[in-house]
Amino acid sequence: MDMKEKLQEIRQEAVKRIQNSDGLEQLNEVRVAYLGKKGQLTAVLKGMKDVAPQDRPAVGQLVNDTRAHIEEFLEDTKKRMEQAVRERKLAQEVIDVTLPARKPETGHRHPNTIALEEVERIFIGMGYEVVEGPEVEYDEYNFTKLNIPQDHPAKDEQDTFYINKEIVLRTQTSPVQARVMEKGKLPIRMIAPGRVFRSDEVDATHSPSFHQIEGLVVDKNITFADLKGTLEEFARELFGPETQTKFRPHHFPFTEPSAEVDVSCFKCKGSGCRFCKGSGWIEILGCGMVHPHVLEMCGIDPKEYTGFAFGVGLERIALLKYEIDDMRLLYENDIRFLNQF
Ligand code: 2NM
Repeated sequence: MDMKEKLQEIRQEAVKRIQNSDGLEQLNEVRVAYLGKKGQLTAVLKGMKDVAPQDRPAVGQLVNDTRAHIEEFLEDTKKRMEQAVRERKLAQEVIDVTLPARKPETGHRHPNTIALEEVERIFIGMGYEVVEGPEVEYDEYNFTKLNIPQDHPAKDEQDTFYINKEIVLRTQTSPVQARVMEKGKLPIRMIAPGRVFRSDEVDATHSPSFHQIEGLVVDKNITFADLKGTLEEFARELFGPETQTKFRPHHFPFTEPSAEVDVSCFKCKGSGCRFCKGSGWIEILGCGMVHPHVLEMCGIDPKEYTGFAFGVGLERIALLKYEIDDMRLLYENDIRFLNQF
């Protein structure tokens, strides 16, 4: 077979194999088989020494043409295959912009927090500051400076968690008020919300850890009338404008005189229902005029300044406002419960 025929045959075979190759890998095998170092065309070039010298330029040209043709065909085929791969990939990765978006799982405030922010809003509106303080307190601030004597039953280990003889988990947030009074910047208009601790068994209305909001006003000429007006307004804002209030005499060591405050039942408007246990009244807070001895122990002259103070249980407000009948629900973090607020 002469060179020309041989090259013709190589070229036809190569074209056929390129056309039949399935994928880029097989295509590369064809390239190696014809154009590679040990490929068929290279072998032909090596055989040039047997060609008559006068024929060599023509045969050389023919080899180059064949090589160029195969290369071009390989390159075209490669491009087509790559394009096909790209198109297949694009088709697979198509994004359906009409699909509905996944909704983000947003949480919301705990009923305690909703109630707290409501109470804060009311007092901030009356010009009060919100102040926080330590949950682990000195006995000195939690009891002594608040006129709670050594032998007071609240100090019993049955009621209070002691860290040691001088340090307790605060049983109220009034130590925060004692600290503010001690700083000596007057007048004072503040509320102190926060977690408090008492050694109580868990039941529908008790927990060893709960929250209080205590308020304090100290200024010249503060009277029981200011206390009454403030707390009546607070009750109306919290439970509605028709809310009635009732101040019942009570005793607290840190205030004198002291009172407990009932509000008319916001459910039955005072006629008596399951909610107010038939009485028409619901107890919501304790209050009083700050005891002169407390002012004195906190560095304030009781002849120049007077003040009133009050304390509300946050959980009690949340239970009432949202008609929850068991305090434990507030701590269990059951999503089915929490989602209702
Ligand atoms: C209450 C009831 C009455 C109270 C007293 C004070 C302070 F620090 F001024 F002495 N803070 N909060 C107080 C008074 C708290 O809770 C039922």
